[in-house]
Amino acid sequence: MKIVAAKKILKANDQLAEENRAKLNAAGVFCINVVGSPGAGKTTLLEALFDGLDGRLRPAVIEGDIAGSIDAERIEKLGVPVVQINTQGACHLDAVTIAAAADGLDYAEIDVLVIENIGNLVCTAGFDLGEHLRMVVLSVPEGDDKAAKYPAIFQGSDVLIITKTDLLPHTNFDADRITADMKRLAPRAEVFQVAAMRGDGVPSLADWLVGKCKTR
Ligand SMILES: Nc1nc2c(ncn2[C@@H]2O[C@H](COP(=O)(O)OP(=O)(O)O)[C@@H](O)[C@H]2O)c(=O)[nH]1
Ligand SMILES: [Mg+2]
Repeated sequence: MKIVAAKKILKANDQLAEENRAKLNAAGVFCINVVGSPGAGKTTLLEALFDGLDGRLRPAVIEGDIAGSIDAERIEKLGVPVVQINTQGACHLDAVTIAAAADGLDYAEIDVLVIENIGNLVCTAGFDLGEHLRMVVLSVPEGDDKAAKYPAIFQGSDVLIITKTDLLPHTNFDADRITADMKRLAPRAEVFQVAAMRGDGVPSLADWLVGKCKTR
């Protein structure tokens, strides 16, 4: 019985995710669901990426956190519209929550909506939010075995960002290993290497995002 209930919840989520996507499509807004562990560097990546866009796109952010508004405050400082969601314990965002959060945004003023999901490599894998693309962020200190150990989240992602590459000289992280695992799990996914804090790799990522938004 519990399995049936879980399937119903996922089906309802998928239906609402399609509605979210339809609204985004109607408004011409490209949407990215950013997933990764707590502390992987997701918010830092967004800060660097928005800077790298150099006004070419109008971003907005939905910030998912268990509690608090630390990340939303960081995004707000950039002058980017942001809505903070507090899940109060839930380990992932879902399509219902995104539909509610989107009410706080004016799609007419947005080209790209970035959803920073709850930091988690497991729960976030099962929930479509209505995005066009899922981006998984993995930082060098987390280790190069994470795609092999948490395949679902990598399998369902369209792009992998290996971040904190400034730390490569201090670890045994093998970028070729994680890239090979990603190619096996998600053959069409693109892979970028970024050191968001010092800016390495950010211009290519920003150009890629502009291209994605223009050609969709
Ligand atoms: N060395 C290094 N540290 C980083 C980089 N990006 C983020 N960090 C640090 O990693 C920690 C977590 O970053 P944050 O962006 O808040 O991660 P989030 O929880 O995934 O959003 C912070 O202390 C950041 O300063 C990077 O490119 N290099
Ligand atoms: Mg964050």
